Amino acid sequence: MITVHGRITSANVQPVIWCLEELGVEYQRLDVGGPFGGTDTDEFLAMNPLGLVPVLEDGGKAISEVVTILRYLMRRYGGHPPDPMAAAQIERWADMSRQHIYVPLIPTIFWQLIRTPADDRNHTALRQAEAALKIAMAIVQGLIKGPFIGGEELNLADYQIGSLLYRYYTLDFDRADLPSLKSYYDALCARPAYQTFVMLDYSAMKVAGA
Ligand SMILES: N[C@@H](CCC(=O)N[C@@H](CS)C(=O)NCC(=O)O)C(=O)O
Repeated sequence: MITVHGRITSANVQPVIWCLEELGVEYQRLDVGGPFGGTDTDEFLAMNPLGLVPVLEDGGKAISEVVTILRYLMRRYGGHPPDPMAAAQIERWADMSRQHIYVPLIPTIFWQLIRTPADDRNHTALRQAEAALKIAMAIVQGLIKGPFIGGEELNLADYQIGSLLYRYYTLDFDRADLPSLKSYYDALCARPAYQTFVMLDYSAMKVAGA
């Protein structure tokens, strides 16, 4: 059986669990990282020398890096296109989102608003992240052709980008007005697995003064 190591409060663990749930693949998840610790043991570091979650174990082998894990799951269980060019048309957006959506959103805006006391906020970094997200999210909106990013079925890009939209829409910052992106997010919010494993209240992660 698949084992996922990683606390569900992690924005990098959530897309993996959401994907497993949508695919109906059997798995177990172990609470690792953050307040649970466990990322500095020899056993964990043998699976991911960076000491970061998520790590997915399957068939006695371990994988780290969320997009690599999602790619593996979609290839093995999710109907990822076998044609390399068709696959690349999806993968490019999941890969793009790590630099152009995840970085401004999670280590910058989420970190500044939730994990940093208000007096210590870096407002220049916040404004730069807002500007970067306006560009990247307008691109994502342009990709939504059917119900999902580029198609009729949830794919790798949906799991990576879609999972970030909960924090994108619930954090208090200046967003572009993108009606089709909002409709796409609203449709994700109606999915039970998205509700249970992505739409998770993060207010307990707020530091004093944030
Ligand atoms: N590049 C990695 C990033 C993973 C990452 O930053 N994980 C964070 C959680 S969101 C982590 O493990 N932080 C330490 C911890 O939770 O203890 C990936 O794609 O999976």
